Order: sequence, then structure tokens, then C-alpha cells
Amino acid sequence: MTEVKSAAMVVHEDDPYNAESPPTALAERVTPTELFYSRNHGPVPDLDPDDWRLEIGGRVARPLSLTLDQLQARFQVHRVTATLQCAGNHRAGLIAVRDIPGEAPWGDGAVGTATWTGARLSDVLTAAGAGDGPGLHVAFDAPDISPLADPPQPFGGSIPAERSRRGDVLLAWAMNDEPLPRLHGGPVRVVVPGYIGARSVKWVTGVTVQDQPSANYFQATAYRLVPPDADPAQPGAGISLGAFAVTSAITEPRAGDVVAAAPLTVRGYAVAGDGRQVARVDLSADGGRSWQQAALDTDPEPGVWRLWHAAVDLSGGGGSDVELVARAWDDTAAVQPDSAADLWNPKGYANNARPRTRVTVAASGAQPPSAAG
Ligand SMILES: Nc1nc2c(c(=O)[nH]1)N[C@H]1C(S)=C(S)[C@@H](COP(=O)(O)O)O[C@H]1N2
Ligand SMILES: [Mo]
Repeated sequence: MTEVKSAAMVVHEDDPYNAESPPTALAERVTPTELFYSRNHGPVPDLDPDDWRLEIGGRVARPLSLTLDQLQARFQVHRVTATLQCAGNHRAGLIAVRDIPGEAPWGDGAVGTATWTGARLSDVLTAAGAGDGPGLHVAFDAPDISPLADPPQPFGGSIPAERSRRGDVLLAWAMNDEPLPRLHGGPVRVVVPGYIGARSVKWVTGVTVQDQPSANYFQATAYRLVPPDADPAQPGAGISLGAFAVTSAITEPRAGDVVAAAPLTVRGYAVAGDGRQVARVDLSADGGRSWQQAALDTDPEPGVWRLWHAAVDLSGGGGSDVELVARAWDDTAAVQPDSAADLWNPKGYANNARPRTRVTVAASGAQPPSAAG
């Protein structure tokens, strides 16, 4: 299985490999695989697809053990385009409020969209005769052992059984129509659109239907939204993270850029969580005092981000700084919160505050075109 580590990535850590996409990769509906972010909590396992097995057990009538061939042949094959977003996307904005020791300052590139091919988790659970009543959970096991967990243990997590039964949750073996790369969970990973990336367990080897959420460290202790005055090392503290909230980023221009005193096209992405879609994006070129609607460049699709752009006229602003701010709404009319300070939490998760990008408008800019957009 191919190893894809592009030199264009913004690398936070080499071992385990943790890298975010460069902003240019976030300007296309589907992210090129080699520029898709990668988040790993331990060494990336090297699983031989011929030896890989998926064990389905727990509250099921017929436990199953599936080879890759069986998973691919016995179930209907589905292709789902979905955006994955790490709970730590935009953590840098929280670190700017107050330091978060031990967690990497991910910017706005811990997100990406791919076309995933696989079997529906629901179909596999049905074949196993799994229960799906309220209160049940579907837990995922993987073989990569994380030294960050206390005690060190393999990565794992779970989703509510009801979520597992929607047709968009896949056991995926292909990404952008190529065999799933090792770095992204090959031979097979879970894909849960609209949930924090941690629930899309890579290298999945076990699926267990159970009465409780996974007891794995990354479900019971990490990836929880802990209040600032609570101890994040305490299992069960705070709120378990699943579906994420509407968020956006400005991918062009970048903070600190010097731009001409002229019309400027601002670009970005916006993504809504589980079952919701991005409905509107606004842009401000004066720090949030006045707003204009951005144009949405891609169609609303469940589980998929939308790209947007807006033209702002900076021809009068030569020699000064301008703060660009975006705000996105989803189709439940939820809007991004204004202040990252309100969202600060000890592990730096779930920062969906409005992105702010300060640029300098060049003093000796070009003459403003007369018919500016
Ligand atoms: N087995 C395993 N699955 C995992 C992880 C991991 O470290 N081990 N990281 C999770 C997290 S936090 C995220 S954001 C996504 C990242 O997927 P990617 O590396 O394909 O972008 O995988 C998730 N699945
Ligand atoms: Mo993540």
C-alpha cells in the first residue's frame, strides 16, 4: 500500500506523522489524496490486506469474521463523498487565547474531502443480526498502539448505533478511487461523515455492538469537551464529542499577506456537521462591523463542505491593515460563534469561532479598476 507524504504538507510531527493540508489543497471540492491531512496517535501499522480480518461481535445474533474479499464481494459497494474534520482543526485559534501544552497548533487544514468507497456499516451489522435499539453503541477497534493514551492502548472509539445505521457510514477500502493508503487507514477504515475525525477509526479490525460507548481512552477520556476548570485526564469529564458544529475558514489570502489596494477575491471553505448543510456564508472586511454575503461555489451535499468566495474592494484602504472575518450558517440557522475566547477548553477541541485573517493593504497599490466587483 502506498505511502503518501507530500512535501507540501504542513507537518506538526514526523513520528507519528501528523500533518495538515496546505491552504491551496482546501480550494477544491475533493482534496487530492497526497494533500489530505493525516492525524495519527501512534505508529502507522503495516497490515497485509490478505491477512486482515474484520471481527463483528457483541450484541449480534451471528458474529462475523470477514476477509477483505468477503467484505468487498458480499455487500453492495457504495461511493460516498464526505468531509473529514479533526476535532483539533483550528486549535491554533484557541492557543492564541491561552496556551494548550502538549497539543499541536493545528491551523485550518485538519480537514479534507474525499470520495470513499466501501460497504455500508449498516449492511454488515444487518448481516450479523445486530441490535440497533436506542442506547446501543457500535465500537471500533484498531491495532495501532498509542503511547499517548493512559495506559498506552490501541486507538478506538464508538458511535451511537442509530448513527451507524445511516447509509453514509462506510467501511471504506478506497479513497478517491484508489486503494486506501496506509496513512489513511488501509486496508479498511470507518468513515463517519459529520462526526469528529477521531470516530472514523483507521485500520479497523473490530466492530462491537454494546450497551455503552467505547471504554477506549480516545472515547472515554480524550476527545471530550472539558470545561476550563475540569481535569481533562479524568475519564468521563466533560462532553463526549461526536457531531461537529458549523465552521469555516478563509484559505485565501493568508494572515500577514500584503495585498494590493484593489478589489480582492477572498476564498474559503465552510462545513456543517452531521446531517446538516452549509446554507450561507458572510464576509466582513472591517473586523466584523459590516458584512456581505459570499457566493457559494459548490452545491449543498450532505456531509460535504462548501467552497465560497467573496469580492471585497480594498482600493480605499492603502497603507492600513484590514481584518477579514467570515461567518457561516448551517440549515438549522446555527451560526459560528464570534469569540474563540468563549470556546477555549483544556484539550483545544471544537474551535468553530469565526475565522479572522489580518492582511496589510499596500500603500502604493495599483489603481483601482473602475468596474470593481
Ligand atoms: N486507528 C486510528 N484511527 C484514527 C486515528 C488514529 O490515530 N488511529 N486518528 C483519528 C483522528 S483524530 C482523525 S482526525 C482521523 C484522521 O484521518 P486521516 O489521517 O486519514 O486524515 O483519523 C482518526 N482515526
Ligand atoms: Mo482528529
